[in-house]
Amino acid sequence: MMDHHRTIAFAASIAGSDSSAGAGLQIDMKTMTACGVWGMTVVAALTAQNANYVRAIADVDPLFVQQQIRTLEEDFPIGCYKTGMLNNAATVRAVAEALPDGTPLVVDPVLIATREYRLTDESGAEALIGVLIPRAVVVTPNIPEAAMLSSIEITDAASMEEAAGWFFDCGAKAVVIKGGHADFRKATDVFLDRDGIMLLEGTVYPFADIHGSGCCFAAAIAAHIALGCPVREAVGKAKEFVNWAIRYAVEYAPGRFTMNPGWKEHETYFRKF
Ligand code: PXL
Repeated sequence: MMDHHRTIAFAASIAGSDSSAGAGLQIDMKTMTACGVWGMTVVAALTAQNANYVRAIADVDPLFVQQQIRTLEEDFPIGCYKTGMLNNAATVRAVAEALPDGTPLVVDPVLIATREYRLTDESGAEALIGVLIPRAVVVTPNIPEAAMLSSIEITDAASMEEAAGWFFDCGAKAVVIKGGHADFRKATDVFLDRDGIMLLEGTVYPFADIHGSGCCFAAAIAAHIALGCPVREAVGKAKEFVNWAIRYAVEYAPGRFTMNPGWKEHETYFRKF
């Protein structure tokens, strides 16, 4: 019998469901698939949302979140985990407890949706700092999240780098603070690990906001780690992937753009003309 475990790399996202499939578990899966990895999904929260608003959130029983992780672990050699929306402290702690030691973890500390809807409550944010960020191989806050978690006001490149240092001191092996929300050095991400700072420059595209960009970035990092890339290389490749997924963003409702992890197919398609 063929050993199916040897045919493809596995990565698992532990995050919230976005019914519009522009962010959350759905975009994570699309991203992992596009990166050549078998994406798996541990449903940790549910959202009812469309292209314009988040209508409601429902919790998932933390014990059931653990059961999903443990059941996957019994059967698959998961190469990397990624966390996204974990809406409260009980869920964060349950995830930290169930995650296997030694498997790399990418933590995307999702706190607030692009559309200003609170996705993780205050106790959840504290728990992220206490039990999940310290075991991350890389943590990927955007500027508002980095400012909320670190209590450092981020107003320029220097304070952004200072906040990166705060995450490193929390115990994360590496941190990327995403520059998409910056009004200085825009779209330049600050990466920091024990070897120092690396700046990741991105293209600034004329979209007001892009739904799912943070999820897509963290999922692409997780996919590349599952494929065996060292963290710095995985982050660089993910940045490039995300740039293209924004370049080919889907306007899924008038004026509402979401990531397009399927940009490779679209690129081929456009080249025909
Ligand atoms: O982009 C952050 C995010 C993460 N997870 C879920 C979301 C969103 C944004 O809307 O809905 C489930």
